[in-house]
Amino acid sequence: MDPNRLYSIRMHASAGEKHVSGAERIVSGERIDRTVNALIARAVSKSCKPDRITVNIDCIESVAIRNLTSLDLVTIDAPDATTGRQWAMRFLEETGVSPLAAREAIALLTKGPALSGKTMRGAMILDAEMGNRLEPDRERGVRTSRFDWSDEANKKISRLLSEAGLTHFRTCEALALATKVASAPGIIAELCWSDDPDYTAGYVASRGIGYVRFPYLKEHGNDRGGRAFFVRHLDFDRTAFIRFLEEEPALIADVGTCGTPVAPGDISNLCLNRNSQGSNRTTC
Ligand code: WAQ
Ligand code: MG
Repeated sequence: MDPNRLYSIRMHASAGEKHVSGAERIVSGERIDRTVNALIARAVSKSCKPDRITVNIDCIESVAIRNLTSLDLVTIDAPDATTGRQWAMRFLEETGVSPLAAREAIALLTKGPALSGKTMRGAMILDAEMGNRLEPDRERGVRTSRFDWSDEANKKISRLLSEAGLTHFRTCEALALATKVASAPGIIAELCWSDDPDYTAGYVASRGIGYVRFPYLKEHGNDRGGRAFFVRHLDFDRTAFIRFLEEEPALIADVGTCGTPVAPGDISNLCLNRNSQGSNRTTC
C-alpha cells in the first residue's frame, strides 16, 4: 500500500442476518494495518458476537476528496425527551422544515421507520415540506459513508469535546456524519437519535444552525431510533444525493466551535445571535 495515498476502510460485522457493528475510517497507507486491527477489535468486543466480519479497503483518488469544516456544536440542556423533542421541532422549523414534516419524522423514528417496523440500518429521506418518504429502500435506508476526521482535526475535536464533557465516541462520530450530510446537494436538515437503549442523546443539524444536540430525545431503555434527512423536494436529484452520501469521500480537516450548553430559557438569545449573523429567519 502506498504510504502517501489515502484509503477508505469500511468494516461491517453481522451475526446471521443481524447487523452487529459497522465503522469506517479514511487513513494513509502506512496506517492501514493498525486501523484494520482496531476496527476488528471493535467488532468482536460487542456483546452479540459476529459470525462474519467484512473489511473493504479502497484507494481514494486524492483529487476526489472533499475537505470539510465540522459543524459548530451546541448543547441545548432540555431536561427530558418531551422538552427535547419540542425544541428539536423548533430548530427543524428554523432550517425550513415544515411542522408537518418534522412531526412525521419524529413519529416514524419513535415507532421504528423500517417497513418491518424496526430500526433501519441507514436513514430515511423525507420531503421537508410534505414529509413523504423518498428513499428507494425503506427497509435499509441510505447510508452515509466514506467520511472521517483528518489526524489534526481529530486531535482538535477530541480536545474540544472532552473539554465540554462530551467524551462518548458516538458524539464525535455523529458530528462527523452530520457534517458530511449537511453538505449533500439538496439537504435542508437532519434529525437523529440513537437506537441504543442506553443512549438517549440526539441532534438536529444543518450548515446554518450547526449541530444542535439534546441530551434526551427519547427515554432511557427505548431501543427505537434512526435518522431522517430532510430535502428540498423541488429539483431534488435523488441519484446525486445518494451518490454523494454513499460514495464521495469527505475528510473533515477543519474544526468548528464547541459552545457551552444553553438552557432552553436562553435559546431566544442564541437564535437572535444567529439571525444577526446572516440568517433571515426569525421563527425561533
Ligand atoms: N448513515 C445513515 N444512517 C445511519 C448510519 C449511517 N452511516 N449509521 C446509523 N444510521 C441510522 C440507523 O438508522 C441507526 O439505527 C440510527 O441512525 C442510529 O445510529 O452525543 O449513535 O449509530 O451528540 O445508534 C446521536 C447523538 C447518536 C450523539 C447517534 O447513532 C451525541 C448514534 P447510531
Ligand atoms: Mg446503533
